[in-house]
Amino acid sequence: MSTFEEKFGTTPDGSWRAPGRVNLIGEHTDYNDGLVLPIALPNRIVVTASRRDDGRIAVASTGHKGITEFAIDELTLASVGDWAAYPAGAAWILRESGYAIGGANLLIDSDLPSGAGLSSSAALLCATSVALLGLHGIDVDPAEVARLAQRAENQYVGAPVGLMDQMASMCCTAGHALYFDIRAMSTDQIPFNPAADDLALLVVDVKAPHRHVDGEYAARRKSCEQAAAELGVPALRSIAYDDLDNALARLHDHVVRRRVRHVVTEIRRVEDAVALMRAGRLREVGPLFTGSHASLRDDVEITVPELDVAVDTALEAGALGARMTGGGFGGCIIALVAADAAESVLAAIEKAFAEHGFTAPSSLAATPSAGASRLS
Ligand code: GAF
Repeated sequence: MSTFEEKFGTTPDGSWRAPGRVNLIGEHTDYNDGLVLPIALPNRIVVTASRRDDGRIAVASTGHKGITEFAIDELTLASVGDWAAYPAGAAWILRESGYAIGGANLLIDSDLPSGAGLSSSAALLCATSVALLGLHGIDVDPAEVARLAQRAENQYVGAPVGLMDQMASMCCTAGHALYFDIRAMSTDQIPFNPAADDLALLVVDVKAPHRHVDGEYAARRKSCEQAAAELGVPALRSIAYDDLDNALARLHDHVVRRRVRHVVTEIRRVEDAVALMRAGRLREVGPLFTGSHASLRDDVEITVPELDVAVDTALEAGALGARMTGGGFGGCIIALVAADAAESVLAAIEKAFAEHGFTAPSSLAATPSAGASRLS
């Protein structure tokens, strides 16, 4: 008997997947109307589902005991807590937005490490959304599903995240990075195949414990919004790179000034990285990664010793560039390396971690993969 039948006593009607992501460059820019460049990972969340006709949703996970059950019509903000708040939030926003989803049994399975900064929250929201919509025969544009998933995370779960992770999970395509302009809501698929240039992208989970992540993320966002208000612009995207010094001179708080400098220079780094990739000069993107890391460390102040040691060690071991990726305070680094140096760079990071007494890191395959889809 399958796990689904054991949990729910019935057979599934289908299953849907949504992947996690790593962002190549463009960090803490999405909530400033900026630019981002994520790839989707092969690691994903799968939701296997069957329809119910009683208007209730039952959620189980292969990783947790028990079943959480609620009536869709009775869902109110914060009525479901813990990890089940994510599938509940997805159902809540779909109903709030007028989509006629009905009852469902949902079994969640994941090979995406949670807490590793690979966007397992967005993947769970997106996978649940596409499962609920698909189960009830409702066709919704992927970018709209991403926006709904973001609203669920903002309003139901209470995390003030931007739109990058949901868009990566919904809109990435295999073999490409997703160049996403948040202000324009436009996307472009940028071919990304490091192996073609004898390169490799390492993704290393530094296994650092997350520390005060939610409050720190919200504080970064608030500083940026405060700066935009002081400068009289709708979002920091409006500050042109060539006008940065002028904008900085108008801000009095030195912390806010540093946050602004990061956002404006990081948006420029994304533009430069995309131009280099389009010109077939991926190797030269390395220094932009390293510049991004320095900016996140010094101006945004969201790195931790494990991230800095991993990046510094990768560079000392010959990486062309390296940076933390994701929200910060733990998670993963990425490093662009010559393909034949991948193993020695990884070995150097492992050795450095042992010497520092850090938990041993682990690495993932960074194959650029497709966004959410129906599996069966
Ligand atoms: C987290 C958030 F969810 C994203 O929206 C983004 O802001 C990212 O941190 C930083 O770039 O993953």
